[in-house]
Amino acid sequence: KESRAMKFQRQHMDPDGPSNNSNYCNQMMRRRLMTEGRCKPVNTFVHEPLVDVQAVCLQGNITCKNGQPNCHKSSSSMKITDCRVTSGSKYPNCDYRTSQKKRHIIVACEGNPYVPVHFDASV
Ligand code: 5FA
Repeated sequence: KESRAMKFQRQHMDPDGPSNNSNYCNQMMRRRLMTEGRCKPVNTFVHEPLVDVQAVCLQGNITCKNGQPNCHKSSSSMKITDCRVTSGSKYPNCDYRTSQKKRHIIVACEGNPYVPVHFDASV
């Protein structure tokens, strides 16, 4: 079974991206299996080395949106792409808007080793 850490990598890591095109989210949301059963409404991909994203678990500790205490905010801003499903999108034809940004990321971390398991926000 896929671990939560591996699921985070599948859903949120694209260190070598992005290919600079407006179809990025349409292609990646599908390739990373987030359009199976439903169109996942919002998802962020991070374009930084995995080690740098894993290191966020050692950076500023903050409360998560769900009230749990295990979120961490990156000390540096990171290259990200936000994917948001369009209002006209109809499953199984998932259609996304692609927006590239540089933001501080907030991830939830768990386990030993203490690694990212959930993407909470970018600020
Ligand atoms: N989740 C939320 N806060 C968490 C925390 N502090 N520590 C660990 N996990 C936390 O997200 C709900 C999901 O986020 C749940 O699985 C919860 O365990 C975790 P959502 O934004 O309500 O739904 P979603 O559709 O965006 O997320 P899923 O794909 O269902 O959940 P994932 O956690 O696998 O993916 P995510 O990284 O996008 O949240």
